[in-house]
Amino acid sequence: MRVESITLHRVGMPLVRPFETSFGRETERDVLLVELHTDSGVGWGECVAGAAPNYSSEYVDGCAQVIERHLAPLLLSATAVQARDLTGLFAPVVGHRMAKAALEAAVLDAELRASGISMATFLGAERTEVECGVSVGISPTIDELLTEVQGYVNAGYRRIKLKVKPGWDIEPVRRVRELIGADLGLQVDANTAYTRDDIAHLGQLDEFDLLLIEQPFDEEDIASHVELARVISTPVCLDESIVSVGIAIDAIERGATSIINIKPGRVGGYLPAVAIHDACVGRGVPVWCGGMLETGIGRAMNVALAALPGFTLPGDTSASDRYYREDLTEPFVLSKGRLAVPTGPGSGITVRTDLVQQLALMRPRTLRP
Ligand code: SMG
Ligand code: MG
Repeated sequence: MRVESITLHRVGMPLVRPFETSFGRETERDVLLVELHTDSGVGWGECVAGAAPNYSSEYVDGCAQVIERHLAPLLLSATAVQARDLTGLFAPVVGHRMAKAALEAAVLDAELRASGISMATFLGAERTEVECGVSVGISPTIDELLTEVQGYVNAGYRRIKLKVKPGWDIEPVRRVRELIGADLGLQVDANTAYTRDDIAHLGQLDEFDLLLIEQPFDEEDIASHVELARVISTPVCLDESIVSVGIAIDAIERGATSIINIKPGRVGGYLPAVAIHDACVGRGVPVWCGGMLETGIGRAMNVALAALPGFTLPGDTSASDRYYREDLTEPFVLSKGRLAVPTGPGSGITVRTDLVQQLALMRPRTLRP
């Protein structure tokens, strides 16, 4: 396949409600989309970077620039390219995994559409639907949190994830556990908001029978996660720290993590995500699919990934209406707590280019050889 042009779109997607984490509050998702034209058809990819570099060092402007100046020229000069060649092709560019992953997604989509194969089949999916959890942001009050959680329970979500930070942890978790009862899965995500000094404090979470505690400490601080995992019974799960298969294996072997959150954007694409899945399966480590408030474009591919056999915990793969009033694709609708895995070629969805245009934050930029 030869890539003829790469168009970068930037879209402002209003969220149905603000999403607050330990590092910030979002009311609109600023999304970078990649539209690839090749000699065998079109492909779309979504970049998971946020508007500000607060979840990771990558952010939308940076991704757009590294694609435009460094990655697109490599892709546009390749005479024949497949998704599996991209790790090598992009090797001269250090890091910038979210930018690379957006291009990888678009190449995969184009390649699979052209050959009539679904993303799910290509990645090795074994299920036709996936169990879904929902990630619940920090609320102004516990009462508002409980109302929001009740809404998700009523909608059928299979597990609840609460965002926590110092000052918003033990009490909200206690009240949510009381509300939802002992049987529904509950977990927490701190997005690096704690330090090693908080280990004893975090131990208080053990009484709530959580599925896991996600990324309490800095992404580069594997040692503190090892320390925590030694003293609490709640499983420790890494998100931000896991950027490659090598780091995943190292963190598992050191005892820093016994469950892994896999986000394709964070690890450089769907193929690296599958490699991490395989490494985890080989070591008996369960994985689940994380989320980055994706539109239907990224969600379709995440749902395909979440259908692989090692994804044994519900993911942050929620329905379109948890995020957006109108999605950029046909909506993903929850049914009995599950989303159906798309079956069409490539990601299987149809991009609503009218809406991409209508919500555009900038004029699309088309890059050619
Ligand atoms: O896509 O439902 C979603 C969001 C899931 O909590 C979520 N993501 O650290 O796991 C995480 C966060 C990162 C995104 S914050 C904008
Ligand atoms: Mg997380």
